[in-house]
Amino acid sequence: MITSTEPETKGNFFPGHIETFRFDGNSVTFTTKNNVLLKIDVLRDSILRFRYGTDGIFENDFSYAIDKETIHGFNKFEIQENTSHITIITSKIKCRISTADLKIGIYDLQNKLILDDEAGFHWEENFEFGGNYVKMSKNSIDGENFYGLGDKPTSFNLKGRKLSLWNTDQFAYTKDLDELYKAVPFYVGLHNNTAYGIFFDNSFRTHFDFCNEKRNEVKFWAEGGEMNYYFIYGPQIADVVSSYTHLTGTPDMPPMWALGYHQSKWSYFPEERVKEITGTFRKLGFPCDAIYLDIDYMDEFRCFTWNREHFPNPKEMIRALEANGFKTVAIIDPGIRIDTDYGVYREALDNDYFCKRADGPYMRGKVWPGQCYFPEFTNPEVRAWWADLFKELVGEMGIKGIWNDMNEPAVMEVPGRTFPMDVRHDYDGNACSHRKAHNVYGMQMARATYDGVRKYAFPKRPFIMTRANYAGGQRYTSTWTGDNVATWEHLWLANTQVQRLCISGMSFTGSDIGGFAEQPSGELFTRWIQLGIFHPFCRVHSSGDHGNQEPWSFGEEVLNITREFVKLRYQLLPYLYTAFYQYVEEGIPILKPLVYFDQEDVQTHYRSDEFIFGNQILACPVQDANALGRRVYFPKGRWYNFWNDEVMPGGKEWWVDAPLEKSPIFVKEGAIIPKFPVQQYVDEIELKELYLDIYFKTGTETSVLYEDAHDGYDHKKGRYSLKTFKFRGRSNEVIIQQHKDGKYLTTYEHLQLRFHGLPFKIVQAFIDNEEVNLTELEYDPDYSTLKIPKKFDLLHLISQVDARR
Ligand code: MIG
Repeated sequence: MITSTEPETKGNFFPGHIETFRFDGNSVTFTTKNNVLLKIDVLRDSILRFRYGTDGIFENDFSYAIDKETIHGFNKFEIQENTSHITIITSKIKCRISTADLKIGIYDLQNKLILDDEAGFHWEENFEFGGNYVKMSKNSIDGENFYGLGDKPTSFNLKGRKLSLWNTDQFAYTKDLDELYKAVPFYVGLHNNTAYGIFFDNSFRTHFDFCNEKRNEVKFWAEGGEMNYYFIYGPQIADVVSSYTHLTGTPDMPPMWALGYHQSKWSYFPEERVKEITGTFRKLGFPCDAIYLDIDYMDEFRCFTWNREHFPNPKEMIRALEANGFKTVAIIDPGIRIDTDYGVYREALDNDYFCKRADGPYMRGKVWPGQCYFPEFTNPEVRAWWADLFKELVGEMGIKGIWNDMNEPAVMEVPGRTFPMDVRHDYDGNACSHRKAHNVYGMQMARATYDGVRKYAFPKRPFIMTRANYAGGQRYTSTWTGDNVATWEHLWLANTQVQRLCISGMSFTGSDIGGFAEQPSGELFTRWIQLGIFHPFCRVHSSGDHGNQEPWSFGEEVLNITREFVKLRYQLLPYLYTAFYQYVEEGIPILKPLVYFDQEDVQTHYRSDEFIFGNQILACPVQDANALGRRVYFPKGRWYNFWNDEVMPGGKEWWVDAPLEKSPIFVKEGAIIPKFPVQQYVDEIELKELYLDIYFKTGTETSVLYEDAHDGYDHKKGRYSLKTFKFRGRSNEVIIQQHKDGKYLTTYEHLQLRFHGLPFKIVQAFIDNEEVNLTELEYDPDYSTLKIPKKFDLLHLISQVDARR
C-alpha cells in the first residue's frame, strides 16, 4: 500500500509535453508525449470533469455515483491557444492547461485564481494488482478551509487532516477515527470568499490530505482506477453543494411519517414487548411514528424469515400496530446463512448470485446468522432478485420500511473485518475485485432494497435506511451515523457528522439518539433529543446491553421535557417537509452549517456548534454536562429567541441561558414558520387549519411552504402545493403576499396567524384589497393572533386608519 511519506518522485510518473488535442463539442482531449490522456468535459459552465488515462487509454466510463438524469449544458465553451497554455473558457470560469506538463489552473472570469496544480496528476504503477495508484496534488492558498467527506467523526473544518475512505464497521468509534461506514469523496474548499468543490469519483480506497503533510498542499489519491474528478465552481458553498447534489442525485419525497419520531432498540421482542412499547407511547401522549425490529425478529437471523415463537402472526401484529399509528421498520442484513433448508440461500446458490473469491470458491464469512455467503449486489440480475424478496415482507405483511445494516460489508473474525480483496464483482458489467467494489457494496444493497420496497409498498412511498453508502447513494436511501456511544463527546460528534453529511449530499440522516453503546444519563438523553429533533432523521436506538432507552426510562422530568421537544418536531413537520422538498428539488441541504449560511463571515469557518435547520431556524444544542447555558454565535441577521421572543443581533457571540427544559432555539426575523397541531403520529388528525408563526421584521423576508398528500405519488402528477410568502413589515403595517403553484388542495380552509414582535395593534385588515372586519378574523390583540382564509394574494394589516384608502 502506498504511504504518502514516500518522496513524491520515487516511482512516480508525470505527464509529459502535450502533443495533440482534440475538441468535440462537449470536451477536449489531450495526449502527451509519454502517452497520457486527459479528457476535460464541460458539464456546465461551472462544472468541469477531468479524466486521466495512462498508456493512451481510458477505462470504460462507468459510475454508480452520477445521477443519469443530471442536467448538462453550458452557455459558453471556447478554446484559446498560445505558446505555453491552452485555455478553456466558459461563462463562469477559465481553465488553463499548461502545454509543457499538463498542469491545470482554474480562474474566475476576473482572473482570480481558484485552484491550481502543485505536482498535478501523477501515478505509480501497482505491481501487485496491476493498474496505477493515481494521485493528484494541488496548491492551497494560506487561509483556505475544507469541508465535506461524508461521515468523518472529526472537526467540521478538515484543514490539517489526512483522511481515507474505506467503508468500515466501527462499533463504538471514537472521535478522529478515520475510516467509518461511508465513502463520500467530495469536499469543498473555501478561500478569499470563493468556494469550489472536488468530487473524486473513484470507488477504490481514496485518500485526502488537507494541508497535513505540507502547509500549502492538498492531495487526493486512490489505490486503483482512474484519476477522475469533477471541479465544481461556487463561488458560494451553497452553489457547490447544490451542484454536487444534483450531479449525484437526490431522493424522492419520503412519506411524511419517516420524518416523525422513531423508536428502536436491539431488539424489541417478542410481540407483547413491541406492543407494550408502542402502547406506552400512546398512553403517555409521546408522539411516535415508527417502531423498529432489529435482527431478533428473524428465525436465527435468516433474512426474510420470522421467529414464529416470538412473532406468531407478524402480519396481524403489523396491522394492529398500524391501526395505532405505528409503521413497522425491519432490519435486513446482507449475510445469507449457509443452510440448505433455507429458501433464500438455495435460490441464490442455484442462480449463482453469491460473491466468489478469485479462484472460484464462494466468499464465506461469519456474521450474525453464523457462516454466510453474500449476494453480489453489484450485479443487476442479483439486485432484481433481491428486490423481489420484499414481496412477502413488504407487499404481503405490510412492513413499511427496511433498514440495511452490516453492508460495509462487515464480516466477523477475518483479517480486515470485510471481504478479502480478491473477491470478484460484476460492477454492472465492469468486472473487478473487491478493492474497487468495496465502497459501493452497501450502496448497491440499499439500491436493490429500495427497488423492492418501492415496488411492493406501492402506492405508498418507500422508506429505506442504510449504514454503509457511497456518493450518490442518497438517491435510494436515508442513513444514520452507526454505532455511537452514550457520551457527551458523541453528542458533539452526532451534531458535527450530521451537518457534514448534509453538505455531502446526504441530508436524510441522523444519529442513534442517546447513544447506541452504553447508557446515557437522563440529562444526556434530554440534550440529545433536543439535538435530534432538528436532524432530518430522528430515531432513538440503542444496543440494549445497558438498560432501556425509551423516553420514560429516565424518570418523569426527562419524559416531560423530551415529550415537549418531540411535540415541537411534530409541530414543525410542514417546515421540515418543505426543507426536504428543497433538498429533493434543488439539492439544498436540510441543515446548513454556519459557514454555508454566511461564508463571508470568518467567525463561522471553524464552527459547528450551531446550525440552521431548514432556512430560518437556528438550532444551538447544549453539548456539555451540567451546562445551564452556552455561548451562541449568531450569524448575520437578527434572531428571535424561540422561548421569549427577545431579539438578538447577529455577527456576535452571546451567552444564552439553557436550563434543561430549554435548548436554545432562534428564528430568523421576518420568517413565516408553518406549523401543524401536535399529533401522536402523522395524519392522526385531519387538519382544520395550519398555523403560521410570523416573526415581525422591519423589511422583507421570503418563506416557502411545500405541501402534498404526505405519501403516495400524486405530487408527481402536479398535485402538490408550493406557496411563497413575501413578508414586508413597517412600523405601522404588515403586508404578506402569497403565491401558489401546483394543484394540491389542502384539507384545511384557514390559516391561524400568530405574530411575534408585532410593534402595533392591528386596527384594519385588508384581504386582496377588500377590508375585512377584525372580529370576523377572530383577532386577539393580546396574543397577536388572527384567523384568515387560506386563499389570498395579499394580506394587509395596518395600525391606524389609513387616509389613503
Ligand atoms: O453487529 O443488528 O449498527 O444499529 O442494532 C451489530 C444489530 C449489528 C449494528 C447496527 C446496530 C444494530 C446492530 N448491528
